[in-house]
Amino acid sequence: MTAQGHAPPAVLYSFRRCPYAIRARMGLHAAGVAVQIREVALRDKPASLRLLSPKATVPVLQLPDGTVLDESLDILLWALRQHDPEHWLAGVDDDAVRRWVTCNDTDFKPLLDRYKYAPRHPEMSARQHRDKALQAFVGPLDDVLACRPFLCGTGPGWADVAVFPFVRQFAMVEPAWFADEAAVPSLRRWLAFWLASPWFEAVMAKRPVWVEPRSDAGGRAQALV
Ligand SMILES: N[C@@H](CCC(=O)N[C@@H](CS)C(=O)NCC(=O)O)C(=O)O
Repeated sequence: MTAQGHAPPAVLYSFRRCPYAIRARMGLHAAGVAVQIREVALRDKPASLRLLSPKATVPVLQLPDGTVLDESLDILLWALRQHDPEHWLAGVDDDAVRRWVTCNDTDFKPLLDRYKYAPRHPEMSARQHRDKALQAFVGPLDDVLACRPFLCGTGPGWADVAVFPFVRQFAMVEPAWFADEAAVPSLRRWLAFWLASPWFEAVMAKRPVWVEPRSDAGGRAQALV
């Protein structure tokens, strides 16, 4: 508790452009969870982040009671379970919807990274990397979105939020190709919705890298000895 009797807000270690962190921030924002965001430099992560979560990926959420959530999906779902004014949790137990998110994280993400950094993966051309991602995930996603406006059904939902930041990155690799009317039209419509949404805008504000007070990491490290 602070001197005023308020519980300190949750703390989120984040990286602005990270799709996992965008996913988490959108959930926290939609749920109205008060959170202090600590922008991290991935090459120079704060010691307090490593102490909270030795795997040291972002996002990491530390709740006022000390609970630590260090998986973006857990943060998104935790936030919406606190408060879900947009009803994004509808369909949360739908296996098909969950499979899209799992496929995003396990299959699409590595293909996306190869497409993004194609020169580092010269075994295939950039176009071949793109085709693989299209075949494995992006194309089927476009097909589904041709049948319904959102992954969870007729309204925006948690799975859209979970997947959209990754599709955003895919679209950014070759914007002219992605903007082509013939390519993935339903996905383009869906992506445009999320890019223009107030939730996305609200979580993309730029903030300076958080500088760890000298006592923060040291103090907690000592407490653990
Ligand atoms: N499964 C994790 C993955 C998070 C992740 O890989 N985040 C990246 C940034 S986009 C990261 O922190 N990488 C570690 C690094 O770059 O050192 C989650 O869903 O939160």
